[in-house]
Amino acid sequence: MALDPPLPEVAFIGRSNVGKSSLLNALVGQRLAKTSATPGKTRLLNVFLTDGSHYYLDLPGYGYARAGKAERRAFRGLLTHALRREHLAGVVWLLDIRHPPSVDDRAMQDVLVEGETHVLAALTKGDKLSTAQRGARERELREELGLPEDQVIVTSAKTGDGIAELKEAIDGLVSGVA
Ligand SMILES: Nc1nc2c(ncn2[C@@H]2O[C@H](COP(=O)(O)OP(=O)(O)OP(=O)(O)O)[C@@H](O)[C@H]2O)c(=O)[nH]1
Ligand SMILES: [Mg+2]
Repeated sequence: MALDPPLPEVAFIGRSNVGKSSLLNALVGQRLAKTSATPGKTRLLNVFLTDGSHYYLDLPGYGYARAGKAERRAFRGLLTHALRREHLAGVVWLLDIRHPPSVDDRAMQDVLVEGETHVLAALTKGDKLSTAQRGARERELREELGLPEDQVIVTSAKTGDGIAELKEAIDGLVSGVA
């Protein structure tokens, strides 16, 4: 499916319930993407045209334990398709700041490295930790993932923390600077 007009695309990926749709909404300042406290909310590939310069792709999460086999296959298909899209500028890869990367996160990382995909890691739900804990977890995750400082951003869709910084990084990705 080619989008018209053809513009750079940024896909939001991460395990189910990590906060993809919420972060997308925080970035655009509108409740466009459907969110839910129950994992498995996003079941389609949803496309949002942001400020006229790029598209955001909202995807189902991986590692959704309660999805059936066929559905898991369909979700995986959507993700694989998204990562191969001609106009994909890169991905925002979401990880819950409170948890170590899961087996699925690790597998995702392998796919991203192999595909030489441009990655911005958004550590989500930063509001759930104290300032000191946040800083400590950010450092830990950065080391665990082996990502440089400018590619890891602590965010909160709830308080808006890190949203401006992430937006700037996405602008860099989209304009091919990053
Ligand atoms: N406290 C807090 N809660 C958040 C934040 N971001 C998301 N949530 C909550 O986490 C839950 C899941 O959010 P979604 O944005 O629907 O997550 P998703 O990754 O799109 O989930 P799927 O579409 O099921 O893969 C919801 O209850 C959100 O309100 C955040 O920054 N802080
Ligand atoms: Mg979602």
